Amino acid sequence: KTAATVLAFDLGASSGRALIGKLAANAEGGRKLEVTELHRFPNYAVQVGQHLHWDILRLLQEMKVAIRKAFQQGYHPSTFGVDTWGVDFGLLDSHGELLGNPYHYRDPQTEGLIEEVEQLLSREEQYQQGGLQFMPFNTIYQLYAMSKAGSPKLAAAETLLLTPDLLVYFLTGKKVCEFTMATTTQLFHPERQQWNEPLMQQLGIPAKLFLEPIHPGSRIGPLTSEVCGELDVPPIEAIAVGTHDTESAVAAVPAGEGAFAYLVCGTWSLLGTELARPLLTPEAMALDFSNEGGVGGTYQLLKNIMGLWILQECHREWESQGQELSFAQLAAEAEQAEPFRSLIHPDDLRFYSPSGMIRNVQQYCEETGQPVPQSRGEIARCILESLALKYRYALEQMEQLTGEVYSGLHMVGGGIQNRLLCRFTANAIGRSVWAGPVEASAIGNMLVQLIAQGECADLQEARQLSAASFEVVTYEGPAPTDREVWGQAYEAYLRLAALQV
Ligand code: LFR
Repeated sequence: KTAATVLAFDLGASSGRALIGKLAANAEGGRKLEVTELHRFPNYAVQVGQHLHWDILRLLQEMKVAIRKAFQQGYHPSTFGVDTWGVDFGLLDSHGELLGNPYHYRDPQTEGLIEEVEQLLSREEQYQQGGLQFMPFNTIYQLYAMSKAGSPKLAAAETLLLTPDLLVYFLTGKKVCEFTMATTTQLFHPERQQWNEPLMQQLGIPAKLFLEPIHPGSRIGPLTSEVCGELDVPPIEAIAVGTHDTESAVAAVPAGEGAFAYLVCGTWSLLGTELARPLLTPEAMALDFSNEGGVGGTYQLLKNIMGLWILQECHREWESQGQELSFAQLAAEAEQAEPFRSLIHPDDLRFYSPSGMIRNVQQYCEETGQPVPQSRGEIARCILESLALKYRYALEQMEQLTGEVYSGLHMVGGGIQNRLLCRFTANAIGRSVWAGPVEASAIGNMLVQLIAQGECADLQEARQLSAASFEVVTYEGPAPTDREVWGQAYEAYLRLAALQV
């Protein structure tokens, strides 16, 4: 029997990549997963008039390039899986054709809709029925915006496919709805485990758009003959993975048995823990935690934090001013800058939209009576320290909700390449950080394919494989002097957070 080989597509808000995973023997006679990157491409929002869109067909094209590359380079994956960011979707007409370009979740159309929907159904009831943090981009608000605007696309739509399902449909012709993505819509009832049709009705969202969810590990079907012909490849089969990137990343966290805390670190930061069931208590709602469906029937209690997006946007601005700047260079400048000069509250809504991020950070500091960061290093340091402090805040809130005490924090995802952020985080939380793997979403995507192929028994065995295959870097908690200064900084952060409405 040849070694199992799988292909994973992992599309994030700022880049997409395709990776090959191969099961191989390790030195001790056990197994390890060997991962090779095949293809990487940028992803960004495209502004058209008032709207922000994804360039979905270009993403499809890049995926095709990757499939061709895989076979050209001599790999023979038998299956593939697709994971992407959450909440977004495409609408299909009755001929199965895509209606328009999918909206980007940062499209301003959902502004003010959290408050409007609250007038129709109380926050408490919504939380019971949707289990999610009230984020302006949740699918529910996007569809409500379209319904309110009398969108002809919505009127013509026959089927809604969430982004990973849409891309799989383009490649296989099969329409499915994968469970983990379904739970990012706020329209899926976590206790009843079914679509919330009464709520859809109330908001003018047609219930017929939604397919019955299938679980990670389900088989979907082979590439269409058109795709195979175009790329000159055999009909490899799509597997429904944890198609929400966050859930794929969590599946790859190299944790052993027992409760653990994690931070999935990319454009967004998702700090959470794995539970057997959703936690829909008033406390969880008050602290604004989400319950998202995960791989293996789990629920993830997690908090969505603005994340490295703020720094990515500043970086984009500096580059557009013609300054050549790698993220490593930026981190080095941040390291040189004075500590704790000024802090921001990363989840202030002014940091949400793609407009003038440097100015937004500076204005925040000015309005809160702090020194205004000027240099790139000062700005980056302000953002990174603030994120680390926010992580402590969220971790302690989570402990309040679960009654657990976590001995440290697993950090995974592209953001952990920023070693300064990992170190700051260990200092801020006052405990160890275990950083790795970097490509957690792609790896989790592969692990679910391996479960589907019978190569791994379950999620626990998959995590053991992850632990045996990838490097994890430990950042020890702070030295006593650091503990003290970070403690003081945290007090300052709490005073800022208290200013927040
Ligand atoms: C992370 C992520 C988050 C989701 C956000 C928007 O990539 O998927 O989990 O809340 O993107 O979709």
